[in-house]
This record gives sequence, C-alpha cells and structure tokens, in this order.
Amino acid sequence: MTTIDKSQDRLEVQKTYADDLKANGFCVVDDVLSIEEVSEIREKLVAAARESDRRGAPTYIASLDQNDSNVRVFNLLDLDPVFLELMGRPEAIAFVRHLIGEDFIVSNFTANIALPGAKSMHAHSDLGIVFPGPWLEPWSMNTLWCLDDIHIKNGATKYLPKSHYIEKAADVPQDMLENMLSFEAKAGSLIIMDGRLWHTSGENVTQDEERAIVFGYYSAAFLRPQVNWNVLLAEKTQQGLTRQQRTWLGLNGTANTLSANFTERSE
Ligand SMILES: O=C(O)CCC(=O)C(=O)O
Repeated sequence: MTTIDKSQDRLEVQKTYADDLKANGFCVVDDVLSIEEVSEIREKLVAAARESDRRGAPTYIASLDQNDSNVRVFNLLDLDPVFLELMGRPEAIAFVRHLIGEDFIVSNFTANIALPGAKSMHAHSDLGIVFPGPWLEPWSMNTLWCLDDIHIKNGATKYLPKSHYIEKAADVPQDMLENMLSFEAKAGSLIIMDGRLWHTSGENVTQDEERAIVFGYYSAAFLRPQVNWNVLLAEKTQQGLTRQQRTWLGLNGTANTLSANFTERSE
C-alpha cells in the first residue's frame, strides 16, 4: 500500500489526502482493493441483494428513488462476513480516525447498485440526515468502496463543490443541482466523503453498465447511528464479532465515553 503511510501499528493518512479532504470535502484513494478483491466483493454483493430480497427487505424504496433501477442493499454486515472485513479495513479506519477521532461508531453499512436507467435521489448531506446542525465539523463521513469504474455516464455520485463548508440548511444554494460534479474513480478505489458534503446519486444513462458502490457510514459516537445493530444483526452474526467490532457497532455495555473536552488548565 503506497498511498497511505504506515506509522507504528496503524495507518496514517497521507498529507495529500488530508489536504484534499480539507479543501474539497473528499479524496479518492486509488487501488485500495485488488482486482481479485473487487470481483469477490462484487459477487458477494449481488448475492447479498438476492438474499436481502429473499428475507423480505425491499431493494427499492419509493421515497428515496425515482424508479427501481437503483438496487439498495441494506444491513450488509448481516449478509456476508466480507462486509464486516470491509468495515474494519485499516485504510478506511485511518480516515475515520483522521476526520472524526477515536470515539466513532458505525452508523450504517449499505450498497447501491445503479443499473441502466437509475435516476438521481434527493440531494443531501449525510451529516444533515443524522444531525440538524449547525454542521461545524466532520462529525460523520462516508467511505465509498467502488466495485465498478464510476463516471458521469453510469451514475457516479455527484457532489456540490465546497459544500462541506455549509453550516446550515438555509445556506444550501437553490441551484445546487446545476452546479454538481461527478466523482470519477476506478474499481477498487476508496472515496472518502466528509459527512457535510452535499451530494446525490447520478443518473445511469448507459445501456449496459452497472455502478456498484458499498457505503460505509461512520459518525461521532455522540450521534445516534442510522440503524440499531442490536436489533438488526442476527444473533449468530453478533456472536462472531470481535470486541473491536462490537465497540464500533455500539454493542458493548457502554459507549460515548471518550468525547469530553475538559477545559481546566493543568497549571
Ligand atoms: O448512490 C449514490 O451515488 C449516493 C447514495 C446516497 O447518497 C444515499 O443513498 O444516501
């Protein structure tokens, strides 16, 4: 892994990515997954979508998407262990620690497969969904694991440049959709997106290209996660978790104990 410096026992985010995140609210890290990993995870994602359907969890949500060409797969952590591995990949966790700090929680873990014909959803920021504001710091962030090459035509996620500086809903520009740009990344890339960046799914206008992205969403531990893992994860899945995974999923007896910012001086 040449793209992230290894320091002591954990990966550290290289300055170039840290600078990108600060200036642009996102960065693209190429070649995090090998071709073999992409192909294995993609195959497991398609199987997970089928299994999710079989379990009765809909992959089309009419309130989110304009048509059923965007296949949403929820609760991935319960569908295949490969997604638990992805959740804890050191390359992702390095960015979570960099942006959010040590006291974070996994808020959600899902995927969207945009098939030809998929349309854009409502634009939003991921932090805005879990916290009404003001949005002063990157208290949440998304990891976008690209399982296909993503580009404007196959529905790559679109973002509003510099929108991670927007602090309240009233400041979101009315013409935001006209000014959005598309991410561009190769399969195997990891896109890190500050939770404050306004974005939407793109439209897949190709005839035959699919666009699969796995979204690992992390937030500061003081924010309520999007899902309740106690309820969602099957007993068997919970029993197989490591202590670290349980902590990240908020499944231990305590949580949210590290964020205090003590202000008294020591002298
Ligand atoms: O699929 C995408 O490109 C974006 C998805 C997204 O932002 C969401 O599902 O909340």
